Amino acid sequence: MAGCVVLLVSAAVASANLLTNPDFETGNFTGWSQGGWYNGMSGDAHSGLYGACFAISSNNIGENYFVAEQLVPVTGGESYDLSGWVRIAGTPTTSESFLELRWLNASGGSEGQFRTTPVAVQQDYALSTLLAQAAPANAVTARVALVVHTTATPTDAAWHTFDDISFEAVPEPGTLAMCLIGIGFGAIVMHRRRRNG
Ligand SMILES: [Ca+2]
Repeated sequence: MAGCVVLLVSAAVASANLLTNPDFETGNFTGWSQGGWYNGMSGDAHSGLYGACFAISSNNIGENYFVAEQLVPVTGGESYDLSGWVRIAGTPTTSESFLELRWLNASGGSEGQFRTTPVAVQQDYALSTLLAQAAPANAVTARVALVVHTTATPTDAAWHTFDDISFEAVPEPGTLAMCLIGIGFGAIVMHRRRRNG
């Protein structure tokens, strides 16, 4: 049973959100590096009081990427899930938003980059996901980014809001199988003890 408890604990740890301030409930961008985000927190949250909000402005010229990002240590070969809630208010004729995952090696070089399907229409909060992404063998860091992309000099005034971002390791099937076996074994032992007692 002790072994199972250990396995249960390790499985729980493996599923923990690896991001700092993933729900923005600090009321600021603690844990996130940002570029070009000038509207900051919004009361228009998916949960709690705050979401990370960016308003498109015609002050931006041409195509631009506005990013809030975090660097997270990862283990090469392990798989990770990235998800987050995205809302767009207004009609985004020249802007779209998505979550981006980039694997970095020890030198900071890119080992691959992936993004969720860009959202380019008005929508209430909807979940964007990038699931079971295997970190390349040389990856030591994941760059998790919230991105608003203006495809041209903005002609819209859409508001893009992100909230409840999650980046977590996927428990390895072996660990889960071992734990299920452990739980089954524990149940049998307890059943026998109960029957014998
Ligand atoms: Ca929130």
